[in-house]
Amino acid sequence: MADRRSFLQSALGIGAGLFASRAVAEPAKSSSSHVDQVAARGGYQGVSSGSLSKVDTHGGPIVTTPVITTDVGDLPYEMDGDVKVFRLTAHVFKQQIAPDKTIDVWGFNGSAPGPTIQVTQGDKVRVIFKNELPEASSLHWHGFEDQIGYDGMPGISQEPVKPGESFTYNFLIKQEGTYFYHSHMAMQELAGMLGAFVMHPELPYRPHCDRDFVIHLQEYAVLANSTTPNTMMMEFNWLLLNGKAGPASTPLIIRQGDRVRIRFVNLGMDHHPMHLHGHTFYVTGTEGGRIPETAWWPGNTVLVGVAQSRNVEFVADNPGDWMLHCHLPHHMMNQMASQAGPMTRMAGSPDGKGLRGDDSHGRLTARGQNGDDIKGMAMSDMKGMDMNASNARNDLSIPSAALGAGEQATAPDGPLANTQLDAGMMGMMKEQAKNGPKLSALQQRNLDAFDMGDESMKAQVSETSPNANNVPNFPQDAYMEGPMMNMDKLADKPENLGLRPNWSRFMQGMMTFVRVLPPEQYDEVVSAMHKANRRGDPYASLYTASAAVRRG
Ligand SMILES: [Cu+2]
Repeated sequence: MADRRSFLQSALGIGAGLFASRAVAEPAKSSSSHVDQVAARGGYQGVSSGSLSKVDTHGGPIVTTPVITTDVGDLPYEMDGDVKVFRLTAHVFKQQIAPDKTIDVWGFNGSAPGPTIQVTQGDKVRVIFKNELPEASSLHWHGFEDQIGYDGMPGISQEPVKPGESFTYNFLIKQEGTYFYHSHMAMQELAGMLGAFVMHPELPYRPHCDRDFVIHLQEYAVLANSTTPNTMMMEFNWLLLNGKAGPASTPLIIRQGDRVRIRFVNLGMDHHPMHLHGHTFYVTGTEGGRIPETAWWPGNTVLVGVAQSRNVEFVADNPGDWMLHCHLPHHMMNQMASQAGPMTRMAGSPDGKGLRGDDSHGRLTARGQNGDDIKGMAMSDMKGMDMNASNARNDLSIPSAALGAGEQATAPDGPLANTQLDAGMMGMMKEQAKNGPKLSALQQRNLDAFDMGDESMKAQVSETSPNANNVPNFPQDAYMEGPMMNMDKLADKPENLGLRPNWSRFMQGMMTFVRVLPPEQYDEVVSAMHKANRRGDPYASLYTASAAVRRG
């Protein structure tokens, strides 16, 4: 465990001299309180102007902060002489990606994405890769300027690594920045075989960051009652940060005033515009390493393209539980597939009953969908065309859009107000609990954890207008939200301490929190995290003495 200490040991002697001339030119030499304020914000005036590095945020030694990969953690290493030896084993296992959703992934050492490898410029590194997959594989080291023999291209730079076999990669780390490893069998990559390889600079970056995070952007296509990601799909219904979809993703815990770096890594099929609330950040690095400071650009959204990394830095001076999320609307949802069954929110809520997504958009379904022969059908046979309420009442798949235009839809015996239509998730769950097959202990626990209490029901009613059914395109956001979507208890963990009740209703897909906590609340949350004493806790470096020393 010499690793963490070694970060500390690279404290700047030389660097201080290097930057001295800059410091002399700084107004920070004067004692004006304005300058102090600027310094406290990380050295720039206002929120989005000026340089981020002119004034050092802290008086203490400049050191490299280890990165934290939430929900993933680090790959440990051992020393063999002066070589850092890492062991990566590819295998197939189950991973929980959301409350009540566990899937089969291909990953490394029990994690998909694989654990983060952290090294320092100048290190000699050996990675022993073992393949426990049912097929050949090899690892590519994305962005490495190293020998062709260790580039990991199967059949080109090396023999494919067969099941049960191993291959050893050797590197001399000359670069610095955010790099990756991934299977160079592209479909294996989509099943989870990717990880971060962070090369810390020999000379720590200026200005110093107190927190440094890695966030992988990932997506899977897994149908509702399946556990297998379909890597051939072009559309994805599970959007993940570090292997978890909201509300299972673990927030970034930050002390107010800290300077923060986030390294986004995208090894998926889509590009993701990552957006941070409440702060302006600077883009300070790419998958090619550090950007010269003169080329940093400010923003609150950064597009992270496939095979790219984008590093952003900001001073977290604005307290709050701020959203950090991909801004593509469909990437802020879970399980959004019309074939997944009735939407969780019922059309015509509170009195209506659920419709399938296809139906509620008035598409032809079942009898007329997707090239089914609809020639010879009477108008009244087509969904949405049947204006006869008594027939419609008995039809389990009436399109609400067509019916919603008429009063009959919401009349007391109309199709949206009667009990003829799909019961919706809540109904199904209740049914299941009462009459269905006996629930497993886990299912029962999960069912109990959903908040279906009276208060939640009232909340849902109050969030929907009484004539909602008559409004074209209802429901929209209500598709995804409802009392049964409260999963606070299922997502319970110290990092979520003090979040607003019901927060989990609104946290899905590629979403997490940047929790900028005032010192007192920060200490409370971090001490709860520490106390939880979780094996392989990705936040472990937060509790070590080095963090305390640095602060002092
Ligand atoms: Cu996205």
